[in-house]
Amino acid sequence: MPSDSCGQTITTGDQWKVISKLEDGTYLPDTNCNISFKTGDYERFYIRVTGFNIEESRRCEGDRLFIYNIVEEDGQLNKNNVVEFPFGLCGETKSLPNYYYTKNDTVMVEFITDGTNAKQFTGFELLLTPYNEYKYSPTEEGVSKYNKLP
Ligand SMILES: [Ca+2]
Repeated sequence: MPSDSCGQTITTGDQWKVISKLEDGTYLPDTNCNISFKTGDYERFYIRVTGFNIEESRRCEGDRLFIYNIVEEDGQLNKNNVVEFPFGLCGETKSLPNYYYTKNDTVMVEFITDGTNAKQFTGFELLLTPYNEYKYSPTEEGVSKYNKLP
């Protein structure tokens, strides 16, 4: 992000790294980009936040990152927050747990920035790893096989 992938749903690949960085190490001002990732049925995502430095503002109204579980309900696609911050994520990594789980096989990463204080923050880096909830168990090091989830 940003890339040609904005607005797309990506279904191929084993693991995805989602980064906000431009070549200069900062992120784009005035952007609104979302990318969805869909893995196989009966799989979920284990999400690790491997970098996080987004401009902090009250209610994250300046720059913000959302991580959504996409859930179909009554024929509608709803975006449910994976991370329980209704206004999105901003600020520093240390204020966050650094990993999350989705509830199903589709995740959307949405990054919205404004035009103020541009080029001062390094942005975010996420690693999205699908796992089979019956065969795999996420650990700090990654995904270890053959452990049943609790
Ligand atoms: Ca900003």
